Amino acid sequence: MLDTHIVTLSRHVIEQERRHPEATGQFTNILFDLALAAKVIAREVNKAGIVDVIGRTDQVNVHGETVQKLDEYADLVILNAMDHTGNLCCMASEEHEEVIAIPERFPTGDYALMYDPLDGSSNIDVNVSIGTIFSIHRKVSEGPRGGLDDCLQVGRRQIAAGYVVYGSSTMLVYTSGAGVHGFTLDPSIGEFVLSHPKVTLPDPPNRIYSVNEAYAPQWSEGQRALVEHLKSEAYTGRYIGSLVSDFHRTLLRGGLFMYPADTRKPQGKLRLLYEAAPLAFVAEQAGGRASTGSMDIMDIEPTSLHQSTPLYMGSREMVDLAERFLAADGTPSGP
Ligand code: AHM
Ligand code: MG
Repeated sequence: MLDTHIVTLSRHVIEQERRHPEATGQFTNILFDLALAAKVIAREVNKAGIVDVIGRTDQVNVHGETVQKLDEYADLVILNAMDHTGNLCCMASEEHEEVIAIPERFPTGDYALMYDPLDGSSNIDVNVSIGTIFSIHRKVSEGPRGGLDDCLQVGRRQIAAGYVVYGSSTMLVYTSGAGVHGFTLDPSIGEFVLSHPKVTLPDPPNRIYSVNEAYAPQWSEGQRALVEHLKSEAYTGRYIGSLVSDFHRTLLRGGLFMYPADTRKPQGKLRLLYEAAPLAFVAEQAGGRASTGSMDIMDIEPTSLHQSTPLYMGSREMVDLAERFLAADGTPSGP
């Protein structure tokens, strides 16, 4: 029998919205617009091998990295999908130094959107899965057009967050504080359909750790001791080097993802607002945790748009274990 009961992302979000009679619909529309942007980006990512979108541009982003063409493209797709709809007061993107204002000719709304348009882009030309990460906050500033205060909010105040992984299939995974839901793009109908309702980290988790071990010489004693301990406990290792993919596996299989501080990167590499906080919200909603090594990622009060943070996330007991090892060493980690 063919299944005729398909729950699309639109249907799911509308049904969630019905539980909140006070909802204005703006938030629902933001998710619809993000889903559209994701489909457009997925189409281009899938073509990356056959058309000339892989090559690097001359430009360097605010972190000093060479920007690849698909990064720019994904950034523009999201910006153009979101700037005119009247649902947002402002945006911030990993690819832009400053807050992105909504053009004066367009109306504004009650939410601020933070996004990393195409994370892991150094993996594009070797066919490794990459992703988009997003985070939505309610506007807190005075005046209609929003600004830095709307973006620099503690992770606990996120209204929604999630990611899209462009892999063997394209998946959109999000939370709005009522569990984590995963949707797979069915290319034959062009819709995201509910494939992973109420995702929770497996309990007990699989014994997997995920870290770039090439940096071990720069690690703290506590970090080194932690990884040695995991090895002695018969863990297995998995590291793709593409955050959304590493996180997605951690969410579905369980385990511990780490991007620690080290002597070369005392604040780690991953960015709080575009990477750590949104994935922390998803991890918590799936029953897991995310920590700097000494405090919850969700409790960091951001001070700048592009600040980075050490990151430990995944199965709750493994993040707890990491914190114990790091505390025993006494080397501070975190902002
Ligand atoms: P990007 O924002 O420049 O794409 O860099 C972020 C990526 C993440 O996807 C991944 O977790 C990390 O960088 C890997 O870094 P490293 O190569 O140092 O292990
Ligand atoms: Mg990134």
